[in-house]
Amino acid sequence: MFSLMDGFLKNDPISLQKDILHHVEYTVARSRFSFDDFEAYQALSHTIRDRLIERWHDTHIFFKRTKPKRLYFLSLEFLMGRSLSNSVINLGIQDQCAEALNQLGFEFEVVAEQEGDAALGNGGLARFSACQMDSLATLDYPAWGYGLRYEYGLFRQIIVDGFQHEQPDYWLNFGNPWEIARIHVTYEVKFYGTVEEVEMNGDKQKIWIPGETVEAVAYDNPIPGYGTRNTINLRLWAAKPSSKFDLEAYNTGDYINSVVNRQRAETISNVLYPDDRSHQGKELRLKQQYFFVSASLQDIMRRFKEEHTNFDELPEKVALHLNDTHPSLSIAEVMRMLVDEEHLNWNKAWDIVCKIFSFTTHTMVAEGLEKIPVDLLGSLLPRHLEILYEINHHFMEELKERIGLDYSRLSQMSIVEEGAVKSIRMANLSIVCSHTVNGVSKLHLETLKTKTFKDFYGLWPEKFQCKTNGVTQRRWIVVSNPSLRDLISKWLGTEAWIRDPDILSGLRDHVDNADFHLEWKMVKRINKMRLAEYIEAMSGVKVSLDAMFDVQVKRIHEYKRQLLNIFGIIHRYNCLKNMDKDSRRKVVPRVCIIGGKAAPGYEMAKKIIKLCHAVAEKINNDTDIGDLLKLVFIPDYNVSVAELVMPGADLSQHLSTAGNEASGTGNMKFLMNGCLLLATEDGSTVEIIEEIGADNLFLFGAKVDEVADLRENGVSNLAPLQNASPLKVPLQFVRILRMVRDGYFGHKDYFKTLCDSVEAANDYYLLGTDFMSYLEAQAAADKTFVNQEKWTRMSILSVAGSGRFSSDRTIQDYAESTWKINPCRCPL
Ligand code: 26Y
Repeated sequence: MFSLMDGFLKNDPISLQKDILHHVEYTVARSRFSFDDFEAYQALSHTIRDRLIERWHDTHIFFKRTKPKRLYFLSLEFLMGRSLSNSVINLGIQDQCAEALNQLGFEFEVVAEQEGDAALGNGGLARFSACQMDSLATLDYPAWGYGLRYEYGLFRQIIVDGFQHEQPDYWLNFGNPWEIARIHVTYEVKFYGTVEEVEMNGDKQKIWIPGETVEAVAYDNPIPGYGTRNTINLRLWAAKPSSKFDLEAYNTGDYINSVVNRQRAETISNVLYPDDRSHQGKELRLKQQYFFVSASLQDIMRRFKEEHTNFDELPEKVALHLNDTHPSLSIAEVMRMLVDEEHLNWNKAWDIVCKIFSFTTHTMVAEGLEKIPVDLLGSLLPRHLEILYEINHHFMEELKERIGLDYSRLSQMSIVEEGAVKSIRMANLSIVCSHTVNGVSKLHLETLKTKTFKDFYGLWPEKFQCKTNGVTQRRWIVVSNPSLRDLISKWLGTEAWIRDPDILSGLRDHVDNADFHLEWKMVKRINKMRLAEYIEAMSGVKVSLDAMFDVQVKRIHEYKRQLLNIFGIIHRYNCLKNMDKDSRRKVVPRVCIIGGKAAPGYEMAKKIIKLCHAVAEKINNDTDIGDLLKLVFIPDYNVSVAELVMPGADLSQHLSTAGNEASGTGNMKFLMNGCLLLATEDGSTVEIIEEIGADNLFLFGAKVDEVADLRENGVSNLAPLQNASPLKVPLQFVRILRMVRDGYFGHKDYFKTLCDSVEAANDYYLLGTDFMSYLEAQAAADKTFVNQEKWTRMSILSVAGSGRFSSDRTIQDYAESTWKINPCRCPL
């Protein structure tokens, strides 16, 4: 008889081939005798999906049997990118798949490129969530991710005449083989309505009479671990109209209007908000947050109640992690469930709630913290507003006992902000209720303790912890840089670093080996070739492989100082123009690559993109300069583009004014790919320095503890620049600003406010102050590049020191010290 224990699916090339052809014929509905690359992608994806489902089932049966404490990772954003390559690598069947495809006349790389990105997030926070899911699965933790299934992901950036335009990312157009629609897993989510007081068993009890009901439908995305059978779940919710609407329509006879209303329900999960700093008081955004929170918590509580009867056990069985404040309504929702629905008394419920939540903030400065206007909250979620007030009341009473009647501090720390617009401070709420508040780098935590949340730190020092970010080496080396993967494994004599990244330090043993150097440089050359081809295809610019590939890719923000980079490029151009032939011969040729999206409403960021194009046009068309300097803007930067860019970079720039970048994770990805960093001592770069030594990267700029003073007393008043002392504001900088202002790159009027942002705004981000130091770091990079042996040494030491920046380390730390969960490994 057929043994269920064996499972159905085999992973040898012939079995895979059979399954691929089966899916071509029956899933894609094309003839197995004739199908193209995209259809091959679809069929292979379904072949892999089948295997994921099998593992997913086995993992969940195992979890159900062993009943471990589970982690629920709540995040409104996940930037997953492509799934195919990552999945076959984590399943350990890459070679078999390649062979299966090959015999059918297809190439794995070409087929994998057919896949579009799942871009359900903005930037750092969202990609970090994705890396953490990969590590949670790999380290066998019993975890679930919860998020929203936006139908439109992050907008596609197209560039027309140097300007950014946004196009909708309807990513589900061609179907999504990586998700499983669970049409039977649905929950009702309620909005609006009123709160009434009723008598229950002699007690007065508040109940919420909601006004609108929407249905949440689960879509499951299996996340396979590497080197384990464990496959965990990322459950994303989609909004669907509730069947209740039908009833109403039937009763009132207003059929057409009811259909229109049904349609409106679906808009909740329609589109991802494209801002990663502020969006103030949008009802739809708040609806998204609560929709997500309510569905996730119903699901989590259902699972808990299946296995347990007593809510006292909740803290031993459930850890809820708030990925920034975006899911923080969960706090009020759990209170509502425990008090209103389960009839626990307030203190008991609060005691439980305070033991289950942990919180990570990804923001450095207080202005970036999320607030929700009370009016808006009260109309959408009237009962939750009451609960929030009550939480605050209890907190204020406790605080008065601890610190006395210090009204200024009381009002600073209050969850409710009394101001022109009365609001709920979501960060304060999260801190009050979480047992742990995490910063994403040492420097970030320090800022939280001494500035952003100083008063809270004084109250609860033990809550504040540092969990430095990390990235998964599976995606950022194994998937994206296969040549480097092979080289590392060859010289370490093992692939174990893919699960245990600290092993990478063994590369230090070979740092002076000439053969190793040769192979190392060859790998970089191969990756530069791939990148050069892409650049030519995207921008028409041909670049020389002998040039230094210098990259800055990330969201466009004033604090990230892409403008400093562009000013540096203009400076380089000016220098080249003034050089004689002899000196030019000694110049290291550069290809400057910039990429990133600007939030659609962020005018200054959009102007930076246009300036980049304007400068590129001037430089790239100057035949006098030729290959000595090129500037290209890579459009539509996303996870897949990053996978191509990072391996091909020689130098990468991380220029944030110190004290602004909470961590940064791009720096870690470049580090893992043997790319040298040119950076300020901000965010996690400080820890990269600890790990690889200051000699192995190019540092510049004001340090975090100098910034405040420089803003106050330094080069603050740049205007009028022409009169500024050359000692304080470098003349080169003044000249460059003039060139832009006077229209040397065209578009004089358009760039005026950009120049003003530096001059009139007292150079808030210290571009002028840091400029000379920046140029010095650039010169040091040039000088080192000429000495290829030294450069290669630094590059090897970067990778050797990158183990600490694996998200495996981050996750293990969270699991042990914050979530208190244990690995739960499904037997093979
Ligand atoms: C509330 C809404 C406007 C909002 C949406 C997205 C607010 C913030 C965000 C995203 C923030 C973000 O991506 N922060 C970045 O998180 C990374 C991961 O921790 C850090 O490496 C990075 O320094 C930080 O800017």
